[in-house]
Amino acid sequence: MKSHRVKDPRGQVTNPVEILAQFATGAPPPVQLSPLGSGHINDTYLAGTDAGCFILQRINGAIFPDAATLMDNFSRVTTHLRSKGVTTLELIPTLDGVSFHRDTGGDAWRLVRHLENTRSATGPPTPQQAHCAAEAYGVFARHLCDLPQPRLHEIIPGFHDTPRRLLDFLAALEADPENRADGARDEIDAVLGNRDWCPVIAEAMAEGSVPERIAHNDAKLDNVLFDTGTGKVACVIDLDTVMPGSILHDFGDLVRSAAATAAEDETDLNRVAVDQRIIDCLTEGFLRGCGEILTARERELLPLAGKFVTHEQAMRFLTDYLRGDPYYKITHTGHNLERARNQLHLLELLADAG
Ligand code: GN1
Ligand code: MG
Repeated sequence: MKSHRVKDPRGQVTNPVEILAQFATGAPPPVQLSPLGSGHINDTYLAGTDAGCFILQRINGAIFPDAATLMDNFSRVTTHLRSKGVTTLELIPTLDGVSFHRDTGGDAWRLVRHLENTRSATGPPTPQQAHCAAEAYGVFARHLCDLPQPRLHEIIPGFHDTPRRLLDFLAALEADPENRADGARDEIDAVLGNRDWCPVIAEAMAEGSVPERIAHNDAKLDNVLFDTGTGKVACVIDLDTVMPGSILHDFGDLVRSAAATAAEDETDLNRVAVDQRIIDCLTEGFLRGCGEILTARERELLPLAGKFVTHEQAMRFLTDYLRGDPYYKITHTGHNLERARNQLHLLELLADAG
């Protein structure tokens, strides 16, 4: 069998095949294991066994230090969605009957069942995919409106607190620990030029016109799986950041990820355009999925959410670049600056679109 030993960020060597054996899959070896996806945070593997396929993930402890709390949210949300008849991720417990396994190096791992005959959208979506994905996120939010108390844990406090993200950006700019600010002047000016947008959603939440709800908080197009047969959405995935927040951020992330014609790190900006038809489908699908839950102010801010979230994301990429890339995985120096440049270009297009 091929060796899949991998090094974690601290240099600890782990063998995911051995980790997989800690879970109650009911599957004896052999295991076919391959890296999966393009997440910026966790490490993900597809594991093929005689008892079916599974998704094994190492939870990035630098970003999610409290795996128990994260998995508590995960279990509560998936149990509730399942009780409403919504297809969701199926957690496979460890042999000890708990929701994650901690390896000898201290990293937390979890396992979910792979959903057969599903795939994520590759490249820009079709209008139908955009509609279905947005509807699925709306349905997700609607069904979580009556999740029993207590309030979900805030896994990353202030995750979409954009005014606080701005302060983080300003602090990184001021400190400029890697002397990178001079090489990023245009991007810095573009982020600062739109800083007035930062408080809009936060203020609306503070005054109560935009309610706190359970938001997905990473509602990218990539985070839904489509049924390969019907083309409909089979499942909303990547539940790490499901926590209290505003679903305007979810809609904004959808626009940011689905209405752009290129990936968020595309460096040829001529390829980054905005597809208005997709925005229309996203809006229609999201409204339909949400049903009656949205307030008047949420509806009013919906068309602006794409701009707000794209600005916030550009600011986050640029902050990480200025800090020396401690947060997002990068493949080369300058990757985060390229991402920020891409998102700022997208932002201009979204602003022009209205
Ligand atoms: C991160 O790893 P991934 O792709 O699921 C990030 C999101 C960003 C996104 C940018 C916990 O998500 O907030 O929108 O990158 N997740 C976290 O594509 O920071
Ligand atoms: Mg994510």
